[in-house]
Amino acid sequence: FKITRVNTTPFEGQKPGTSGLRKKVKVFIQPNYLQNFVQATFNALGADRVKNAILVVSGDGRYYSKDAIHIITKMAAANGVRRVWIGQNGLLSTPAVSAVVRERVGADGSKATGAFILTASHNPGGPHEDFGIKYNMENGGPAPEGITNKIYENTTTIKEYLIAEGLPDVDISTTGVSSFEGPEGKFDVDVFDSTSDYLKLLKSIFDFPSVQNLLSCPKFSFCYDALHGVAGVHAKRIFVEELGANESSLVNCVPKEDFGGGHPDPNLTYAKELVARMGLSKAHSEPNPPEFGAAADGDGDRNMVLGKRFFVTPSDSVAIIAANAVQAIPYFSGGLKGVARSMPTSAALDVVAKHLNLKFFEVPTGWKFFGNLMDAGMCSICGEESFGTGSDHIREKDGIWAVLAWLSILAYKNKDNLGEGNLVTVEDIIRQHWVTYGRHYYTRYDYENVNADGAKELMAHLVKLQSSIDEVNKVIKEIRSDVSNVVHADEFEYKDPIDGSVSKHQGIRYLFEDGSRLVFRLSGTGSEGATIRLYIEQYEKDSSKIGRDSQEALAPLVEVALKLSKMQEYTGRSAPTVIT
Ligand code: VG1
Ligand code: CO
Repeated sequence: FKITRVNTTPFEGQKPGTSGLRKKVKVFIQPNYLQNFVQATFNALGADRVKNAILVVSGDGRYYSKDAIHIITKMAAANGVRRVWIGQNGLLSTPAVSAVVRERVGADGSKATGAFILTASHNPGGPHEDFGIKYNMENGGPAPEGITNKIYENTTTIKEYLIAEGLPDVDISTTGVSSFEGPEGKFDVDVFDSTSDYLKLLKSIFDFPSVQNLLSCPKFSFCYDALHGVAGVHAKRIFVEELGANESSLVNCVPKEDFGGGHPDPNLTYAKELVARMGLSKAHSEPNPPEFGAAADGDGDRNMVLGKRFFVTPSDSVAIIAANAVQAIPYFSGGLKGVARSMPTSAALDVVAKHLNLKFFEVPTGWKFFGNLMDAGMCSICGEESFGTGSDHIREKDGIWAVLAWLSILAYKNKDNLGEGNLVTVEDIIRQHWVTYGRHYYTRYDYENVNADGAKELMAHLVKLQSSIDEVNKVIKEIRSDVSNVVHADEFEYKDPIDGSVSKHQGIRYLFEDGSRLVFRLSGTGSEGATIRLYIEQYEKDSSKIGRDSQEALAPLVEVALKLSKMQEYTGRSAPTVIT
């Protein structure tokens, strides 16, 4: 092939959000749109990270992924990349990409230098829905803001991109290496099995035989819903072929370009089938739900964990994993280096950290902030309220890891009663945790795709209100006299303890005297309008009061949040799109 320089002009709005660039497919398929972003990324990385590099390119298999893989491969060749690694059929979950970057060793002993991940995660896919792309660095984690800002800057001034002419579209459906001759030497495309490297890593973390024992115990039952995302590919191999789960435990585990028309977001609203199977649907009564159920998002980095007729909040999930990891998961048997959560995530993890005397960090939303802590050896387990949980085995959140962590905890707690006696259930574990540590009632209200100006005005209104705590308390007492006082309000700001970088405007917080919190943020992953997220939390230490329904327990705070923010006035919405 030869290298062609193609003239181009900038597109507006190519600024990566919380997790890369996400837009409607119709935006992405405009001539040069993807090309501009990819070239801007190569330029931001600089020659030493691109020339002779090994680049991973894969994703969640959504519509336009295959075309994008061919384009990126040709641009990589033209920019001097030596080898492109592609998961079979272009499928690799986000955590599998991170694992491949960190662990996979090429024939000549070399490792990847970075990855383009093609996904819009939990956003719907298909010709009328979303596509997305993000770049991950040599540590397997998302590019830091220094790089993403530079990418964006480059997109505003770009004049040309490089592409290989004469390089054919490589068949990505079969594994194997194809070699081509370019002006700067040999260029290889290596299509490899999507799960092997990831599986190898997971096997080094968990006690697979003990999880297998649990899964084969007749009293135990299991269900996994990949919502037609890429996690289905890994789930089949890991849960069924390796761990012996029944094939019928897998729901929606065949990846589809449009996720079967659904919203691949593992929560109580969108994971309908799993929710019904687990006996949590109001519309449908399930006589005998499985003991354990879980769902993944489109790119397999999220997880929702359910027990029989029981929902586990993600904030509780990470706290419980942290509390049990040393005993239940071999990888952590030497102790935890520290734990971390994103700011809007409930303080359940804080309480565990305190009890266990662990280093603890609170970071802004988005996984990139955990990576620095992990690279510095300061954090072993972390999580977000948005169904993201993970550890320092990679630099992304990991949906299947979280499921294996839960299965490991269940296996550990049940090691003596797989034969006779009753199983300790997910619900038992959670309730016991609340008795020990107290319960953080928690809910999130999402207002999706609201008018962007209205959303901005709402945030501005809240910032203004914050200048006087007395005024805030006056307003609140008029709404509900039965909530405690706000003692602190601010816009969350984070100074990275490793590199000193400062991230501002990371959400508005109201902290109450009794430990309750209200948090307001604008989403950074949407592709249309604005999404307002409202996070509501209340801490209850009194063990006689930990068994309430969470929406009921939080009703006073919800009312305060909606009226204080004038939600309906600014958004025209009388109810949220999704409640989790
Ligand atoms: C959301 C979540 C955030 C998560 C991010 C990426 O971001 O709130 O916790 O890290 O999605 O997840 P935002 O800015 O929309 O609130 V994924 O699974 O979409 O890559
Ligand atoms: Co995701």
